[in-house]
Amino acid sequence: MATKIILDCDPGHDDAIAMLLAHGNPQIELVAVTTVHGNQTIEKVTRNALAVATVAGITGVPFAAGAHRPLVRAAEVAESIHGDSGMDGPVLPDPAFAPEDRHAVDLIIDTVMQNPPGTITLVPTGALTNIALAVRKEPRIADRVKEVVLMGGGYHVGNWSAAAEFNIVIDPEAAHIVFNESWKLTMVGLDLTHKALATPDVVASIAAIDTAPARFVLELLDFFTESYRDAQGFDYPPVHDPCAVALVIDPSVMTVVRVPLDIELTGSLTLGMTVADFRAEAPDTCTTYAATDLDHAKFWGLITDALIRIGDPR
Ligand code: PIR
Ligand code: CA
Repeated sequence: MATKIILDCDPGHDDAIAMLLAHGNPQIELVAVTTVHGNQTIEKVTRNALAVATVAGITGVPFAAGAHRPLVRAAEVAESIHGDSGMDGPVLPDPAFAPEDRHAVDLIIDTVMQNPPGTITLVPTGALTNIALAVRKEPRIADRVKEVVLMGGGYHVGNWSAAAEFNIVIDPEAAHIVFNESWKLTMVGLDLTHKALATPDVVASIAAIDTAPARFVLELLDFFTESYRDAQGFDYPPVHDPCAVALVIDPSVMTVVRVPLDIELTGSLTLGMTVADFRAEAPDTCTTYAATDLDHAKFWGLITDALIRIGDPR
């Protein structure tokens, strides 16, 4: 049986690849795609999500736009990495369909409440604003979801400050809500995703697929490689968001440890830091986990396999 996921994202080059992986992998059933402010404005990332769906031939899946800004703080975008559109590089097709009128928060709540308990996995790959709002509006989703597997944070490194990762630090109050809920939560953070590098052999294996969606991914990776080189000094870009989807598909693709996690809300240098307590064995009450190590070949194999299955939908 495939695992039903809601992808809550801010496309975003790597969010786009996460969506393609979720769509192309038979172990995943993509039941909703929701968007959140982050890499760019909500208008831009929603448009990008629909463009990716169009390239990938995703039909019959509800899409809905969510929060346009963080709960407390001013909105911030990652233009230095993702460009003016939020997904610079490829020419984006006109979306083949429109988002729902329903707010993303309501689509998340309705999907979780209308499916049997323990069947929906939330996969957030952007700021946690929608997820925080959803669990505040309908607290019963906390027990009803199967688990939360998110891309964000990191216990040793930051990328938006010395201590913090972008998805967490742009809305730390939302992250605080989500990390302190009773659900099982796995943080696929920078410690893990900085190992998911799009190396030349990876790029070559995607090029060999030679379909429109694979070429789209190559164009995304071209831009992402450049911006990661210029802005962060990386030789090859870390492709963060599909790592969270990959963990849902196949737990053996990474090592995960049980560890208490919390979000710093008051530090002057450490705002938005995901603080992991590695001092002792986690207590029985601990429901948070952190990903530590990646099987690089297995991970990229999942991506190429998904692209091969997607083929040329248009
Ligand atoms: C990636 C992102 C934001 C900033 C940088 N420097 C790089 C986006 C990605 O879409 C991913 O979800 C997360 N935020 C990584 O921090
Ligand atoms: Ca993202």
